Amino acid sequence: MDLSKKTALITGATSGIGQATARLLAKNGLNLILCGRRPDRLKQIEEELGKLTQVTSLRFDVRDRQAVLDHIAHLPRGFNTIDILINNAGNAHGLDPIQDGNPDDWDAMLDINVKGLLNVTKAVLPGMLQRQSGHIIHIGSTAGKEVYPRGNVYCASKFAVDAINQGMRMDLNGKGIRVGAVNPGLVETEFSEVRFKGDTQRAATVYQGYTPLKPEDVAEAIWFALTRPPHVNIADLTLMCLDQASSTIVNKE
Ligand code: NDP
Ligand code: 8X3
Repeated sequence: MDLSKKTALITGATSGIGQATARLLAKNGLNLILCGRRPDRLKQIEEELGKLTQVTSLRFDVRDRQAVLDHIAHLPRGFNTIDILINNAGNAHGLDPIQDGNPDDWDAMLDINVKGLLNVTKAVLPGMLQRQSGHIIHIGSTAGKEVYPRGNVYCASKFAVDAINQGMRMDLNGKGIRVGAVNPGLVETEFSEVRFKGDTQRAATVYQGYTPLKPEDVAEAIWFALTRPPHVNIADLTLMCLDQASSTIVNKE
């Protein structure tokens, strides 16, 4: 399927999976709306990908519903028909047993990974409904399929993404909009640095002793879903590195 000149909005495009997806889509000629909070990163990727395609960036926190709605309602000319939404922004905050959990971390995960995804969806869906066409891909996780110890609230947030993915597909059935999820296992990004609040040494240990997925591997899976013929919807796609068998079983040296 030729997606060149289609417009994709990617949340969390300043790093990791979102950034790799932005690069792949730019190479394939899609127009891009790149979202994130860090202005330096947004500027850098907008400049890089602007050499390949039309790019604009939006700086907002997905938790701020009004900001999300305002930014998406006032996109520059040429970007206001959003054909593809990649709901990717999200992170884990902390890895603690529930009895030691920090309620601020719980708020962050539920507000960003669940309500933030809903805020962006709320802003983008009306246009897709009007046109009876569009494609929404949620980035879930193996953590949204199987809980792991101390994953409690992060896993809950990703189980919620799984439920929203299923529910949206039901509610939007017959309206010409494809809805699906891509669920990666362990991917080496800034994810663990965020989870461990900047402790880069602890973050690095998560990916030692085996070969984790790269963000580009996930981008390829997203691209596969995007490029199926129009009558095909990849509803739920899970990918793990060879050394990962489940949320809890990873073959490390
Ligand atoms: P990164 O930390 O590398 O990227 C996270 C992205 O989300 C950044 O671009 C960040 O941008 C954005 N983001 C975070 N919080 C907010 C917020 N409040 N408002 C707007 N944007 C925000 O991690 P990944 O690339 O790994 O994570 C991307 C998605 O993939 C997440 O949903 C994660 O749960 C999921 N995932 C990750 C896996 C992994 O092992 N890495 C495996 C399975 C799923 P900025 O800071 O500029 O706002
Ligand atoms: C990210 C993968 O296993 O670190 O969703 O939770 S994991």
